[in-house]
Amino acid sequence: MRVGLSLLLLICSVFCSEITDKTKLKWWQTSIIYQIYPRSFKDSDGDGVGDLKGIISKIDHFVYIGVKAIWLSPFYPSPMKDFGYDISNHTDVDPIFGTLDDFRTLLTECHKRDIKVIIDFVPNHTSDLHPWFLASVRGEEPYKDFYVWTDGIEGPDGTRIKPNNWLSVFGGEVWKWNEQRQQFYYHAFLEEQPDLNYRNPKVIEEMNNVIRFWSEMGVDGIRVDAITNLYEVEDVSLNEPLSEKPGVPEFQYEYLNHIYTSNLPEIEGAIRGWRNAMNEFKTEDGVPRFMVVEFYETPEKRNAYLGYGCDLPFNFDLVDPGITADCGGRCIRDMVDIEYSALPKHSWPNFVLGNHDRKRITKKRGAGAANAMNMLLLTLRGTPTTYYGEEIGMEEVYVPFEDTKDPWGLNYGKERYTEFSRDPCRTPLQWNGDSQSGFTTAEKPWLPVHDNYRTVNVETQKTSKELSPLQLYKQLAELRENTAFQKGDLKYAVVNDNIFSYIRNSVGDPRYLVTINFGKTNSKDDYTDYTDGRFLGRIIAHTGNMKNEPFYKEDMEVPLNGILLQPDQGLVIELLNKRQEL
Ligand SMILES: *[C@@H]1O[C@H](CO)[C@@H](O)[C@H](O)[C@H]1NC(C)=O
Ligand SMILES: CC(=O)N[C@H]1CO[C@H](CO)[C@@H](O)[C@@H]1O
Repeated sequence: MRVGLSLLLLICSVFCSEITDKTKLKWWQTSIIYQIYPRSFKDSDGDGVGDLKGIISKIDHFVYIGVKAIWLSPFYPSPMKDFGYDISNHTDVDPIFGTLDDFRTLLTECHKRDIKVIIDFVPNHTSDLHPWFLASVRGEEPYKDFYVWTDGIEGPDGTRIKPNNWLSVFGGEVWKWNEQRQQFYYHAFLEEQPDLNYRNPKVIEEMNNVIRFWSEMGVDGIRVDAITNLYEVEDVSLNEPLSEKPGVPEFQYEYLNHIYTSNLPEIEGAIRGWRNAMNEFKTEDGVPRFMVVEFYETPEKRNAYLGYGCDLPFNFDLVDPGITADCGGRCIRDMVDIEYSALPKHSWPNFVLGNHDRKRITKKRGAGAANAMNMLLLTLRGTPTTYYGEEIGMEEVYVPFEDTKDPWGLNYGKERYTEFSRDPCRTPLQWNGDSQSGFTTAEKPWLPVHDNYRTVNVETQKTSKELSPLQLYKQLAELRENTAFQKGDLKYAVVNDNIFSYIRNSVGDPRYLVTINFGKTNSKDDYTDYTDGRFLGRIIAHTGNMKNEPFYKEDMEVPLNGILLQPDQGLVIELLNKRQEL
C-alpha cells in the first residue's frame, strides 16, 4: 500500500514537472515591474535632478527589494515642458540625464543581475522643437504632413479660426495657430507637444525605427504612453458633444465626450505595427520583447488591446479613481474582481497602485496603510507594478503654487492647481537621513524632499528593528517566488465591509490565506469555510502594526476560526495540514 502510493507520487512528480514546464511563465508575468521617474530617483552630479548614473549607482536597491524589471519614464532629449514627455529626439539621452553610453551601461549592469529594462515609448506627440516639427512648419518634405495641420475655418472678420471645440487633456485649446505655416496644428496635451499624424505611413515607419533602435540595443520592452489619443477623426469639422458632467468648466477636458479624439479603432493597426517591429529582434531567453500600453479605460476596452499584440494593458482600476479613503474590503474585492472576471481566457492580469500622474496611495489612504496596500499588490494573482517610493511608504509633499513645476497644475491657476498638479507625487526618493535625503548634494532638488525623510528612508528602513515597509516589501517579493503566488489560483475567502481575503494555492504547494482589514473598525472572522477543513495556520508575513492582542507575529500559529484584525492590519498565513495539528 505504502509502496503503491510512493510509486504513484513518483509518476505524478514526473508528470507534474512536465506540466509546470509547459506552463512556464514569461519574465513579465513573474517579476514585479518597478517604475522609475528618472528626475526623482537619484542625482549623481549634484544639479538637483536625478540621472542615469544615479540609477546605475542604485541597482542594488532593485536586487535588495526583489524587483526583476524596471521601467524608466522618459530620459530622452527634451525641452522639459512636460518633464520629458515632450521629446525632441527619440533615440538619444538628454544631457541632464547623461549619455547614450550611460544608458548602455545601465542596461548591461541590469542584465548582469537578471533585471529587465523597459523604456517609455511616447508615440502620440513630439516636442515642438523636434527637428521633424521644425521641418514640418517650414513645409519641408518628407515632414510636411508629419503632424495634424488644418486651415481652420474663416471667422466673421475674415481671419482664420479653429475648426472645432476639442479640448486638451491638460485643459484649454488643442489648436495652435502657426504664423510661419499659416495653419493650425493639433495638440492633445501642451501646445509644445504637437500630435504626430498617424495617417501618414512615413510617421509610422519612423516610429517603428525608434522601436528598432532600442530593441537592437537590447531593451527588453516598451511602455506605450498615452495611446488613447493616438488618432483623431479626419473630418475636423466635427464638434465633440458636451459631457453634461455637473460643475465641470468649459476649459476642462472632462467638459466634452471625446468620441472623435479618443480611443479610435485605428489604434489597433498601430499596436500591431509596433509588435511586428519588436518581433524582428530575438532575445536570449526566447521571450518576445514586452509591450505594455497606458490608458485609462473600461476593462472591456483595455482588454480588446490584448488581441492586437500588446502583452498587458495597464490596469489602473486601483489607481483611478481607485482605492479611495472609504473603500473597504468588499469595495476592493469588487475592483480586483473586475480585472479577473473581464480578462479573456489565458490572458494575464496586472495591478497598479500609483504612477507619476496620480495621487500616491498613502495620500488617499494615509501613511499607515502602506504595508496593507503592498501586501495586497504583491499577493494578488498577476503582475504588480510599483511606483518608486511605494516600497518605503513614501508620502506626498505639499508644493505651494509659487514653486509648482507641473504645467497641468499651472494651467488651472492658484485656485485649482492642487487638483491637477502632479508634483506632490514626483518628489525625490528618500535614500537616507543625510541632507536632501541623500538624493542629491545640491542645496535644492528640483522638487522638495518630504520632511519625514529622517525616518522614512531606504537606509533606516533596512536596519530598523521594527518591521518597516521596506522589509515587508522585500519579504513579500521573496514570497512571490513561490509557485502558489506566481501562478496559483486565487479564491476569495471572507469578504465584508472591512476584510478582503483570499486563498492562494497551486497543486502540491503550500496553501496561503491572505487577509487584510481595509475597513475602519476591528473585524474578527471565521475563515474555516474556505480552508478545506484546515483549521490552523502559521503566520508567514504581517503588516507590522500589531500593537494589540493577540500580537500577531511571524511563525505564530493561529486558529482559522477567529482571526482578529484591526484597520490596516494584514496577514499572510500558511495553512497547516490537519495531520501536523495532531
Ligand atoms: C537624435 O540624436 C542622434 C545622436 O545625436 C542623431 O544621430 C539623430 O540624427 C537625432 N535624430 C533626430 C531625428 O534628430
Ligand atoms: C501615465 C503617463 O505616462 N502619462 C503621460 C501621458 O502623456 C502625457 C503627455 O505626454 C504625460 O504628461 C503623462 O505623464
